[in-house]
Amino acid sequence: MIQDVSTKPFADQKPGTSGLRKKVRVFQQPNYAENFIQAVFDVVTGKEGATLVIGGDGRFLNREVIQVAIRMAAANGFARVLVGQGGILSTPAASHVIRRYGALGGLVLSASHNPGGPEEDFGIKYNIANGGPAPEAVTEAIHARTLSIENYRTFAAPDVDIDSPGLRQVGPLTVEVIDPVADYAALMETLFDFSAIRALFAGGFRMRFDAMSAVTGPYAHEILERRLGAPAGTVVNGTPLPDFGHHHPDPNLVHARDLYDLMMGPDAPDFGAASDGDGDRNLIIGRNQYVTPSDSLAVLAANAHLAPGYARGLAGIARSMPTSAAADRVAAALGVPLFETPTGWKFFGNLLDAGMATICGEESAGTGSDHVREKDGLWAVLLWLNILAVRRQPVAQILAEHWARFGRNYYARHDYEAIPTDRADALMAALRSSLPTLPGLDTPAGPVASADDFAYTDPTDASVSARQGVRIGFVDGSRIVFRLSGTGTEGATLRVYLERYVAADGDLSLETAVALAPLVAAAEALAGIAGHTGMDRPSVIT
Ligand code: VG1
Ligand code: CO
Repeated sequence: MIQDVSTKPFADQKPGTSGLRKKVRVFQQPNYAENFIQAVFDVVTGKEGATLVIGGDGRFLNREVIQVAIRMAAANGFARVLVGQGGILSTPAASHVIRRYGALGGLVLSASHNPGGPEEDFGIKYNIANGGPAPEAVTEAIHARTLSIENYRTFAAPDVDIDSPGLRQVGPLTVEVIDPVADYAALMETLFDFSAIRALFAGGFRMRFDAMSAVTGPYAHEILERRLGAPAGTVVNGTPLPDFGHHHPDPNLVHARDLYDLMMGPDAPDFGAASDGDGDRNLIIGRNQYVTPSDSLAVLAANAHLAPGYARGLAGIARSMPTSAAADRVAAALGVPLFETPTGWKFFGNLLDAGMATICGEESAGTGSDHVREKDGLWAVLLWLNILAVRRQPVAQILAEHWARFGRNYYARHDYEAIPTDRADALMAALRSSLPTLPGLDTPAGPVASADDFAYTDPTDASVSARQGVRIGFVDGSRIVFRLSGTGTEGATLRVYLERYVAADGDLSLETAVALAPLVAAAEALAGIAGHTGMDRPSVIT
């Protein structure tokens, strides 16, 4: 029986960079999740008879919200829901399932790299029929709807069994519980040379994949250990836990420290990798060689043709604005266009749909291609493995040869976390108002050459996204970008992105911190970070 439940709007349901993310306690308020899901359903057309995909990264509250969403889908006209067994679907797997089964869209339940548990974070993201995150026009419409919502529709029914595969019925809705790994693993087999990678492992190549007790465990066990023959134990922290084992499932040098220490130590295997809460990010570390995500994007783009799925070459490369320009040099060498988009995967969808870009990436450890419409952590790991299987060189040598050809973009991101929102806003406002005065100004990194607030015009539909981050360029080609995070749930996070290019005939073996020291000083001089935030150093450097 369909029930109309009256409700009142919440004022704080504006989706950020990647969906609505809040503390679990916020989501536990009566009607909070229901309001947001109904706002999504009110905005989306074509629900009658359509398929909806539902899955998440297994974090605390995942199972409860899946049941809520199933009942609401039944009351809102959907004919079929595909849900991952146990409520599990990695973000890239959800994207693939949406595309493969012609779904109208999907609800991806995750707060990605944010920690999970009763005191931590939860999130809901809506993906559209192309498998990608809803574009801004849709998220803005959803937000507008949350502000005027008066009721939501649900179906009076008990919880559905989502732990065994098969078909269930909730009123008019068919619920199909699917294997969360099978379709995704089959897709990977079409893109990569599994027999070459199998031969690599059979020859004694060793890796560690840290799933960080998050969603990629089952995927990595199946693909790396079962299908590719990597020894048992290659995958660590391979069981998804609701609180990620109290860890922060962010594959960076702080939160994946164990992996980093192993890879830098005397017993390092050949290759190390990790992924995040929802499986869309990747960390790549060779033996004694960290690979920045920006460099990884460039290396993958330059070598993608070695994998069968990309032997045809690339149509174009897209990167988010704060990502380093290393990929730009590869695009130039390949003679293909390079697109610079705002932060967040939703801006790549149109370029991928239009066939204008094949590979995309972000400095935040997201890389992906046109095989789905999300970034994809395991995909990046498999592309690296395919390249290693063909080139048979250590990661460090591949990187050294890359820099020797293209030059090196020294790069780091400094995050200042949990700043009171008004202070962070004041910093950005002061920086924005200083922009016209900056060109020509002398700084510790030399004179400022350009200063603007990035605005993006989508080349496919001419939609404009303004105020996407302050960019300051220096005479020697170095760059600093300032923006506020749109994924946090506590206060504000200031992200400062630092980049310095050294040509192939320059010094390619500097310590990153040394190479970037003048830019760190310039960032302080230009933005007054310590004065505004009271912090004399970043919380996290990646
Ligand atoms: C961050 C990253 C961005 C990424 C987004 C979602 O956003 O910087 O590159 O697309 O997270 O990734 P922000 O607004 O906090 O800088 V995930 O893996 O959290 O879905
Ligand atoms: Co993620």
